[in-house]
Amino acid sequence: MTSFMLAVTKMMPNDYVGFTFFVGTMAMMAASAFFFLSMSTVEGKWKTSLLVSGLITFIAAVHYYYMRDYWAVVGESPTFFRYVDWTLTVPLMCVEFYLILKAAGAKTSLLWKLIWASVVMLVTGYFGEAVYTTGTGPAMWGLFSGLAYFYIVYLIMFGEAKALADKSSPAVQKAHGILCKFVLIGWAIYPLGYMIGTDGWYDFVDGLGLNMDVVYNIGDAINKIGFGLVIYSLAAGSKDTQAA
Ligand SMILES: *C/C=C(C)/C=C/C=C(C)/C=C/C1=C(C)CCCC1(C)C
Repeated sequence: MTSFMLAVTKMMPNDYVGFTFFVGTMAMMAASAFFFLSMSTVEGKWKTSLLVSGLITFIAAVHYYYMRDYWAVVGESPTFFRYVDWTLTVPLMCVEFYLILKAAGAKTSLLWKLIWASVVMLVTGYFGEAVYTTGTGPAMWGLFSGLAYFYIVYLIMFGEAKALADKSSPAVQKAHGILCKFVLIGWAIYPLGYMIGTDGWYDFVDGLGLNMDVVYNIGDAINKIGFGLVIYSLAAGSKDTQAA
């Protein structure tokens, strides 16, 4: 007799976390196929941007595949995989800003500032969520993480990146503006999930009755796929204007 491992576990109808992990995996996979296959239809200068969009959703798809499994089998929040995913994908989102602003003269020093700030934001967030989880730990590390987050918002909306966007074509300016809104509003979903999932003075948010992983999963779907679609419409649109 050979023993075998169950490849899939039963999904309870009220398992919203498991459901969003499952749907998240499929959505990220579909988005990756879309971005990769669209590469051949856009102008050469946009191919790298679309490749990065596809890599972001593809890396997320693989992590979601594991996170879905982890949740189903272990029954706990897959914090480690979550943060590995973010540490790979958020810097790639910084690369997207750099790529669209490159024509206006973006330097790699701007890219590194964005990448370092995002790594600080995520490592401090991980400390608060997984390492220093008692007392004032989560609130303190969450605050450090929030400061790094606001530094990113500052760079793209008021600082160096904004100055470059102002010098760019109307199409790039528009895309930059929408990506900024994703960071300002879409990324703000994550601190909400964090406040739900950790203990601190902000525990009143628990009254919303939301689950941390559901909030994170919704945030990822909006931000990763949304970011990619903004890049896609910039890339696809530039072809139209050329044809016209
Ligand atoms: C695809 C994944 C993305 C865009 C993840 C973004 C994550 C954040 C913007 C997380 C931010 C956090 C804070 C600003 C404070 C609390 C801790 C974090 C890490 C949840």
